[in-house]
Amino acid sequence: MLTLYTWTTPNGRKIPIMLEELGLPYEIKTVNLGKDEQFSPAFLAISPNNKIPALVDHGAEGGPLSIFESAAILVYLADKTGKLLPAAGPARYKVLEWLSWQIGGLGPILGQVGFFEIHSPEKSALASKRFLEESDRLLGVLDKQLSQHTYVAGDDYSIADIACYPWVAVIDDALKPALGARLAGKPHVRRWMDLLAARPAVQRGMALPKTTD
Ligand SMILES: N[C@@H](CCC(=O)N[C@@H](CS)C(=O)NCC(=O)O)C(=O)O
Repeated sequence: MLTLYTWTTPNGRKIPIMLEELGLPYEIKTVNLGKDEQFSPAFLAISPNNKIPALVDHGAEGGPLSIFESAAILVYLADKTGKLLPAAGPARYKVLEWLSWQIGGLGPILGQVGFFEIHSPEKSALASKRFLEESDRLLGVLDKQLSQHTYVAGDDYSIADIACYPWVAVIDDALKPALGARLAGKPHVRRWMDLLAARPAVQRGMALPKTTD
């Protein structure tokens, strides 16, 4: 059995999409970030960086295994099942390359856009300029890649697509006022978004976790 600790954010939706794609049995435990539940001692024992997502595989070889950081979880699940990440060779490293690009670039920069454009009570012209321009540059890099390939890391659907999708989808939602116009100028990203949005597992994963708060 797998236990996923997550919340309704872009990083939080990657692993539900992956688990839905794989069809593995799992349970979700919500970690309500609005109530600071990520700082509870029980959650910190699993995720010492106080961030979701985190996964516990109770049936891992050698005993229960807990993992935090979404990329590590995606690679673990892909290796466990032999799906959505080639086992070896150049194609594996292309997937890891784009997965790293999302973790080190797209996610953190869009996160800063969310902070400065939506959440922060103070506005900063310099921060807005820096993070909006960098978001546009990153979307341009993705658009160029997707003009040459069906999926983010090449011609096969992979964990790189799963990592990127919830972040780009947020530009159609909460970040639309800030970045919608820039996304509109990226036709290959839009083609790829439509392709992913049509996948039932992506639809189910994007609707998780279910919350009452
Ligand atoms: N690099 C991490 C980022 C995770 C992350 O930033 N999670 C956010 C939600 S999207 C979080 O838990 N924030 C809570 C906090 O910072 O206290 C990953 O990919 O797992």
